[in-house]
Amino acid sequence: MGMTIAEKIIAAHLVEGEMIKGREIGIRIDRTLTQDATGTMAYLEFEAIGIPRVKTESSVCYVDHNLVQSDFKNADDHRFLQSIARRYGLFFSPPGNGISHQLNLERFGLPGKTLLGSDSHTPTGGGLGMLAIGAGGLDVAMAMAGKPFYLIMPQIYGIKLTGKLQPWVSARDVLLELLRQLTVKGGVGYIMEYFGSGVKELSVTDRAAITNFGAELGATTSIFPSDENTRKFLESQGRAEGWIELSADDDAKYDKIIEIDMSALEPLIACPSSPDNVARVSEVAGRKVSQVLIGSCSNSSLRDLLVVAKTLENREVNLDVSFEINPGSRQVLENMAAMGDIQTLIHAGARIHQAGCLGCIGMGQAPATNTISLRTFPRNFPGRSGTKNDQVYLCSPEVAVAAAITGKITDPRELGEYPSLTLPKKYLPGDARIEPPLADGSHVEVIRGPNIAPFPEFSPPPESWQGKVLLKTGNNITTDHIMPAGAQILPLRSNIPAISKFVFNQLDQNFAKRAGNGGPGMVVGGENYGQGSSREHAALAPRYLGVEVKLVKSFARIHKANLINFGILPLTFADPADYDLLEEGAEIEIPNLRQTLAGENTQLEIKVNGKSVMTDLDVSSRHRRILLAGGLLNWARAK
Ligand code: MIC
Ligand code: SF4
Repeated sequence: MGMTIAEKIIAAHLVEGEMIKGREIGIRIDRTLTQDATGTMAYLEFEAIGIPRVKTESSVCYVDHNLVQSDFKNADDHRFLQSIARRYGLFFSPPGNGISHQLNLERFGLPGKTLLGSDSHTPTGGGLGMLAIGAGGLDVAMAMAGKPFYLIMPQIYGIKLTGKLQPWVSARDVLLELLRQLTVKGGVGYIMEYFGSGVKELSVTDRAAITNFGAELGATTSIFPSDENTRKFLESQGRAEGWIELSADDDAKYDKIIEIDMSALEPLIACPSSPDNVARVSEVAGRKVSQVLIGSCSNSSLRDLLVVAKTLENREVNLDVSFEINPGSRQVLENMAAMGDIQTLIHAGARIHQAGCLGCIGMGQAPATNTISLRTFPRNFPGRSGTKNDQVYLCSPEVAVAAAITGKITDPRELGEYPSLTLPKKYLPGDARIEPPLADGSHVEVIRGPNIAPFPEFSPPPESWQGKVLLKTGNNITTDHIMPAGAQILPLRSNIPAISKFVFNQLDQNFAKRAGNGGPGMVVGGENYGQGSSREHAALAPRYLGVEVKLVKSFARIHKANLINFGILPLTFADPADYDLLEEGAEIEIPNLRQTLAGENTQLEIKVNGKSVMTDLDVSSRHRRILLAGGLLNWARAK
């Protein structure tokens, strides 16, 4: 039988298991990426594994998140990461170079390769035909140590693109339409694979805008074919020699198919405070806007900034709008400067920042109270911007620039003729500061600042577990709820005791105190628990506070893997109606926990205030061994 692109790449990298959907498989990872906010912990874990040099084809350590240096912490972390890269044979991309996902497209990514990244938007690489997957730092550390990456063999969601985008409608609208139809949990358990006559109408950076934002569907990853457009893009980057053609076989079978006629799309926008709260721009037009932010790892390529600059020629930014540009990379910035378009942006009133994540993860750029902020970013989870009760909308660069000009949400088609865009045949590479790996780094000393705390130790679970419900949450809880980010908290990523004080801060200011004093505990949740980021801190920090069990209606993929990695038992309700039986403070008992983990039973009876409730334990036999050891590091060390 014919194969899809994703299946072909998996088959070529399969090292354990069989490609049967729903079963666990292990695949070889060619390449890895880390960013600083998850990277510090990932490298502490890598050091704990005890390998002298990374065993991948290439591994890149980027600094793009924690760029605000309000004290020594972030700067210390940057030095730590640079010394780690030199010591263990990695590429290093310093602050200001840009966001990992954009740089991967420009300088590293290649079709047909597997890439594992400690960031949920790693699937951006799917725009180049890579199988690029986001994971927790420990999984990435294991991949750097040459170990397979384990995942449940996903189903394949075929997305048939037809037609052609109309003027002022762009790649972002394709994914907004998918989010509108499928929601933030519509992709859970799937790889989203694009095919059809519309694919050739999209450039690599358009495709990457789609695969990047595809993370918000909850999908394992998203992937496009590698075709003539891919070859041309790699050629413009001076890297054509790595190109291969990749497409699905004619008789490939998709588990589900959805068709998007791109000609019929109109400008769309995600309203506060979820990426799937999608409306037509025309439906919300007229709302006053105070901030417009263009950039992040979505929609920050040269094309995206060029359309903004060209639209602003002979126009000015509205005086009531703070209009800010966060370029995706130094390359984008350098090429814009060489083409003269930075001048247009500056003249029109833009605030131009260094390339990096910045306000997307609440590192500055918080909007004013009760005002609307329009962003081309991938996420608008509540409070993520740094402002309480924020009103963040997500849209394309076209919709964003239209609002910057008029000061209100505006259908960009009202601006008249669409500007013509000419992209360079050869980009200026902008990569002078990327440090290649040293041939031998064994003499390099790893530099640790005082904020880098040792990795906490966790003990294996008891024969029978007893604890309390520490918190009950609702549906679609994000990792931003569990372990918030932002300028105050993000610098603590390499210090688990310090960062754990902020766990669930947004939902319950007293959580950390209560959990820390209360002995072992359980957190209860609804559907799609743990969606969003790959941050393992959302497992590690609660575990440090004594959260040892989570019982929810359903989990998001990466978060569930992170829970297992740190020895937190991930249970789901056998009957979702039992959710109502669990209240905060309830006494929980899990009799014969170790015995159940050691066996094959997929159901686990727990006692809630003495009353029995049935739960599902949907884990592989490898997961059971990890849970019995109290986490992946304990297990790997014991092996
Ligand atoms: C995000 O967009 O939420 C982040 C910040 O990039 C995270 C990683 C992190 O929390 O450090 C992600 O997407 O995985
Ligand atoms: Fe950075 Fe935002 Fe992209 Fe996360 S989503 S990698 S914070 S730009």
